[in-house]
Amino acid sequence: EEQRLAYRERIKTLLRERDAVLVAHYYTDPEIQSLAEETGGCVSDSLEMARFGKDHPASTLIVAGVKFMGETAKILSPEKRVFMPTLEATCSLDIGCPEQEFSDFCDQHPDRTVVVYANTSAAVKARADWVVTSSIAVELIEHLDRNGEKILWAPDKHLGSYVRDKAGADVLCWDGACIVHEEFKAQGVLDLKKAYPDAAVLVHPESPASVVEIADVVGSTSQLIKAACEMDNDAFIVATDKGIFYKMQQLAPEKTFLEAPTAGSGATCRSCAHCPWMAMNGLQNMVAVLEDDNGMGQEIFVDPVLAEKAMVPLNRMLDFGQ
Ligand code: CIZ
Ligand code: SF4
Repeated sequence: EEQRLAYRERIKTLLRERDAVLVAHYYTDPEIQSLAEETGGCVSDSLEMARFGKDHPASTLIVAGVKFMGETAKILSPEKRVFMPTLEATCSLDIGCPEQEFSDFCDQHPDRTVVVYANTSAAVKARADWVVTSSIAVELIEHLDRNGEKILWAPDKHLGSYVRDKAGADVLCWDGACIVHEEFKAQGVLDLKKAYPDAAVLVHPESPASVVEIADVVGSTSQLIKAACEMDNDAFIVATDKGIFYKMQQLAPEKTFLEAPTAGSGATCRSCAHCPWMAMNGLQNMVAVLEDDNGMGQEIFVDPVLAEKAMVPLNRMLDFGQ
């Protein structure tokens, strides 16, 4: 405990000394989220993280999240230095969509507008017409569909089929998934609802269709937090990373938040409602990165040619999301 407080104080001092601001995702540990709040940084979803990092006057960004978030920050703010507590923090969606295979897939479907989720590498974004996050995915696909466009969507197949059904659009999907959301089980949610009949079910659309079907609200992290605040229910069953409970409990302390059940604990559950890569962001590696001028090698660099290409669909995302 003493060590923890010492780390927090050290990070606060170093952020000031290095003209740095902490940008954290809702899925990081409460420790990291509260530190971002206390130091004038931000805690949010990937869309708002991108916006905040771009608009903030600090010369250095410390991005606590996963690698694509650091890359997005660097692409949108090439003049800033961007560090992460560890560059090892990646994402199964990013890993499951390698640049070359994706590019070949696009080449096979030249008639389709390429829309990629923010959870992708800079190289994949550079090949895209649009980047989206889950908070604007349905609206964007509806918009493109109204223009008569056919869509190639990557990489999350669950989010892809959700937006296809919602928008009634022609969407061809890449076969990727999030290892955290993929584990939620509809039967487990229904069983838990028997014990809490008044609970509302909040589901992130990276979850399987069977779980999305029984949701009261389907939405991005910020949309689920908003629902938790605004709905009258006393209890909520939440199918997304449990890091989100920090913000939900902070904004609605009188309500009860329950983790949606996953496949099981132990051997069969790889992630148990907490992203193993988000969990790599800790106080200790943050201190190490801030103490060393070279950030212990945890600085984000993006190939400038790729960055210039990727900036186009990223800026479209920010403009569309206004
Ligand atoms: O699952 C993720 O990584 C999410 C929800 C990212 C984001 O904030 O859009
Ligand atoms: Fe990727 Fe899933 Fe982790 Fe989000 S929660 S970073 S989508 S693996």
